[in-house]
Amino acid sequence: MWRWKGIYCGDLTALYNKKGYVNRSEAIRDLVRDALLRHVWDEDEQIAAGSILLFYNHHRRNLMEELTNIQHEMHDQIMATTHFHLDNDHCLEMIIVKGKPNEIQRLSNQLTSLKGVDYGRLTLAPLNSI
Ligand code: NI
Repeated sequence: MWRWKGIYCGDLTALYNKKGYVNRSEAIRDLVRDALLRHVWDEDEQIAAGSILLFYNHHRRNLMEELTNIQHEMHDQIMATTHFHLDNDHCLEMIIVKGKPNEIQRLSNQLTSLKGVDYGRLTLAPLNSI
């Protein structure tokens, strides 16, 4: 096992296997891209766009109302919302967002931390580098 900048090669291999990368360089490219995005997020004036993906059970008490309330409060950051009824119980919601990364991150945290949301994922890219 070799070490590169404090990361054991074995750890990286486990990571990219788990995430389904075919090779190490592809995994490193994405890790670097994520790190650069994190750096950009700290800049106040940066505007980013992306999506928040949510999976949830719509039978969960008050969940639909809470999701709607949060989205209305943050309407300036939300460009569109698409709702898919996956089966009798489960829903997938795709929320397209644009704004300051820190505010988008806060919105995403609010939504994904609601009781009944099984999975949530924010994907964001800075507008000036697309
Ligand atoms: Ni639904």
